[in-house]
Amino acid sequence: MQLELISFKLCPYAQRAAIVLHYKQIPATTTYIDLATPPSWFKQISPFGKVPVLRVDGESVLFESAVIAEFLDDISGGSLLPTEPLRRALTRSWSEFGAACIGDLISMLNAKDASSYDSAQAALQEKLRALEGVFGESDYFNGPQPGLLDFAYAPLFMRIELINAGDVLYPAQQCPRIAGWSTRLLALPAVQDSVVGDFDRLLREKIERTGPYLAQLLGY
Ligand SMILES: N[C@@H](CCC(=O)N[C@@H](CS)C(=O)NCC(=O)O)C(=O)O
Repeated sequence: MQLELISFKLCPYAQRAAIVLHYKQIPATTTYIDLATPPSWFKQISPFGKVPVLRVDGESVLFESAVIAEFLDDISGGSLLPTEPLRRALTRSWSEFGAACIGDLISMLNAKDASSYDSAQAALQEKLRALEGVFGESDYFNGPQPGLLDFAYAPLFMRIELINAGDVLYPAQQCPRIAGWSTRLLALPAVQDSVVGDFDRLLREKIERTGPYLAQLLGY
């Protein structure tokens, strides 16, 4: 099976799929596009005009990062989802919640002023505190090994750490589970290898371009 991930270097949703590819060592090629000037072939194959999409055998095109991640899990050995139906469904529910967290983070990155930054940060803070309440005693959401749910949050934590917002969003005193989870996830080679080498610089440049409030906070 030939797999081609169509991605954008800064996209947190595409990164979810990239982490699964790396973690499960699934052979695939990655094609990066510039979302500001998407090529015409991309518009033809991506139903929502969004990345990621996964082209399979040059024909079928899968879209939506959660679906792509599950497909990649299905076609490779072992499963990154629990088998018990309720736990499986809960995992999918909280994975959707992770997508909403990423939405709040994007609002923080793009905030034009203090009030929009603060309200996005407060929304994300509230979500992460809710997550702290459902996170068990294990290292990862469903046990001692990472799975799809964990990989859905890793792109969020990577960006939060790069903008030094971890102490506000999940202070170790109030959110010890999330704080530890973030540290463990970001140490995984599959997570580190899921972004391009100049990711930090690209993110900084994007913040300078589109997030004047955060750029000022970070002293850029
Ligand atoms: N729900 C989608 C969200 C994907 C998404 O929003 N991708 C952004 C880039 S990070 C995009 O392609 N935006 C282009 C656009 O909206 O025109 C998923 O999980 O795959």
